Amino acid sequence: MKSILNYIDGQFVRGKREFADVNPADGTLIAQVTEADAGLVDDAVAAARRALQGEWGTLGPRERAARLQKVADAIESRFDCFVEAEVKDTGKPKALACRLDVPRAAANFRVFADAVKMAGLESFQTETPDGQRALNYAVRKPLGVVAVITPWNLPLLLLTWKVAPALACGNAVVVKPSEETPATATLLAEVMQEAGIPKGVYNVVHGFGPNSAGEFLTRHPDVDAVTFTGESRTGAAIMKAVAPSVKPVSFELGGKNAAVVFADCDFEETVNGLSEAVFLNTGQVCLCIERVYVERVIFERFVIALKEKAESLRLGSPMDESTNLGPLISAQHRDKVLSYYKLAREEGAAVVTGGGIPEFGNALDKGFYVQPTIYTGLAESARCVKEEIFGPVCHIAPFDADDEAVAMANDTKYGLAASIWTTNLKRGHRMAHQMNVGITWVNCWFLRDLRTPFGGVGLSGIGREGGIHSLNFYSELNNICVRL
Ligand code: NAD
Ligand code: 6OD
Repeated sequence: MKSILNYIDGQFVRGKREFADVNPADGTLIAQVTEADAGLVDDAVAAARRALQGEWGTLGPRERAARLQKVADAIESRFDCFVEAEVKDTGKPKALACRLDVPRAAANFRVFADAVKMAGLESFQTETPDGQRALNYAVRKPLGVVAVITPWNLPLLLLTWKVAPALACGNAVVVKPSEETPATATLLAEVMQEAGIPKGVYNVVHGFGPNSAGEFLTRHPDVDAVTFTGESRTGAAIMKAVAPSVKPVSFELGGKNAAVVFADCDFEETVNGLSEAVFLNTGQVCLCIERVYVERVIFERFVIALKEKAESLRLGSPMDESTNLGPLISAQHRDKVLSYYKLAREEGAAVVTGGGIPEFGNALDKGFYVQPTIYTGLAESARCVKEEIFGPVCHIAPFDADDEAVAMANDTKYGLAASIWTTNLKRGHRMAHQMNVGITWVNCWFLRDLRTPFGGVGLSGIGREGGIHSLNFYSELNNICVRL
């Protein structure tokens, strides 16, 4: 049986306990993962601290950027290995991992390698009211040891989205990937070695959250900052853990994202776009749309069209090129999604399509699949309209006026993303300005430029990453004031 090990100070290290890495497509065992106990987490943090005092700490942005480009090269040269590992761990369609996850991992390193070389810093020529003159300028220093804690839905994409800028800024990292998807973070360790990233700069500890590697890391007194992507509740627990030492945090959390569809939209483009926005990665993307508001005059037509689209999606083996939808990540997560399917019926939903488990008549019946599902008819106060489900499911409701659509879209404690569909761009801009979220897409969804600010409001997160925003989080800006 394959083992997945921790990676500490340039060495693959076994822990005392193991847990299973399961393929969600058929429930088979992929590997045994070795869990890091508190001692191994200490070792990883200490290795990262030493690395900052060694060669890594002497490199300037240009040399760090050159090494990050080598990391990107090495990811690309092992493209198929990363795809295979990601597909086995997550059950996502191979075509999606080839199109999204692995290219984005390489792009994350390239973009932040370029960004750190290009980034300017503020400077001011100062004249005080009493006639003193000075030059003020800011310099960028690493934060130190950064803990990176990531979820299972886009494991490599989300890990590298944080590791790349952290390293670009000269930090050393200890990463704790999700217990459900440990493989690609570990494969990345081999890539780091090949690319000449010094030992101790990139460390991986495996395990769970509470009373395991996740908590040991966030409570660690020698960790300087925590960057986290995952559930809002976990973000709250981490915030509590870091509060006594007042560490900087960057949180990308959950969402209950809304789309607003106007009668003047390009209908076919909108149905295709929303099919992707609701069902991509089996609905397991924090940006996925779970609430769709449609202008009443096209409501019935839209519901039928999205239903046809959902029913045309092929559920199947992730390795099959024609598969559109893989399984959910785990039996536990499937139980959660199915509990919402049941709750929706109890709350009075009309089931437009789906609502159950597909049958394959083969090994996939042991996998954690659910049907893509569409509901209508729920009250806006229903739990299924308010709570993040994180599955291939949406509720569609009609609206009559722009203001009503804005009010319904914003009636949530989350605030990650919104998507507006209209051919009237003036209206598109106006609606976008009124969305209480971090990111609004108009006539598109999940179209990314890695230089733009990314993050959420409310329960969806704290802070912004992307481009200069990442560089600013992963560095301490020191201001120097020289009297002239
Ligand atoms: P999760 O919060 O359960 O776990 C995320 C990570 O945190 C895992 O590595 C886990 O082991 C660790 N963890 C759990 N409890 C911890 C604790 N007390 N201390 C330290 N670490 C702890 O999230 P998940 O189920 O893996 O991912 C799904 C969730 O992530 C959804 O809510 C989704 O919306 C959210 N998400 C958000 C974004 C975003 O960019 N906003 C991106 C992806 C996923
Ligand atoms: O595209 C990104 O940079 C990003 N952080 C996406 C998050 C997706 C959530 O599942």
